[in-house]
Amino acid sequence: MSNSNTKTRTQAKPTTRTPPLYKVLLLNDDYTPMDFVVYVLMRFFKKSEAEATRIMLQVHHAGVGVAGVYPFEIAETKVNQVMDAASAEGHPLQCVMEPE
Ligand code: TYC
Repeated sequence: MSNSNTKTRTQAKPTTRTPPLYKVLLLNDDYTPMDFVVYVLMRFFKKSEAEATRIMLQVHHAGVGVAGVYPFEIAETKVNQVMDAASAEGHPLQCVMEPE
């Protein structure tokens, strides 16, 4: 035999894989009604009224806030749902996603 009878073994990959996560952010503006932002957080992000109000006020005061954290396609769907609902009502609300 011309080689030395050694075998290369590769360690099996860990079986638990976590997909990369994305933050879905709501941006403040001067015109979208507070009630509508609370509604969006309850409807599309499954927040309680109290938690939705807390997040809305955080955005109102800080300019931006996290509505939720999801894998890419789910985050993308949430952004589209918010943007579609906002434009259907004529509100300038902006929703974006970014890597966590
Ligand atoms: N700043 C808005 C107002 O005073 C309320 C608001 C909150 C708008 C959060 C957007 O993402 C937002 N009516």
